[in-house]
Amino acid sequence: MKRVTVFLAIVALLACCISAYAKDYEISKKAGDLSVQVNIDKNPPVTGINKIAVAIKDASGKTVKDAAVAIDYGMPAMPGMGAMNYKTATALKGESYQGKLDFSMSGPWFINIKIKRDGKAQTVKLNVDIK
Ligand SMILES: [Cu+2]
Repeated sequence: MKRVTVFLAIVALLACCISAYAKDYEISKKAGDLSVQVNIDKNPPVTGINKIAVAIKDASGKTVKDAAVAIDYGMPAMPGMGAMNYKTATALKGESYQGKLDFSMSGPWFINIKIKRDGKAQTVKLNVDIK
């Protein structure tokens, strides 16, 4: 009976650890009067394909669905490697703008999220360390 309890405790502990790992990489930033929440489905983000979701709320807390959101991302030049720059589009799905980022190597990358709305352009800048 005691063994079962210990076993269940270990299972509970493992489940807890796994869910902590599975949690999205999440960052919230302000862009003018917009609140921008960025989620990446890998935490930490890794080399290869990572899905990104950008949720935008206006000053009144309402979800913004009429923006055009594009993402520039890349890595500055480093010894033996020229600067890398990529662009990707996003599409509104449900409550967020979703796209894919393809990181070709580990290390420090920048992600610039460009939001166009009502003739205004704003950029949210992030730095991520790709594992
Ligand atoms: Cu590099």
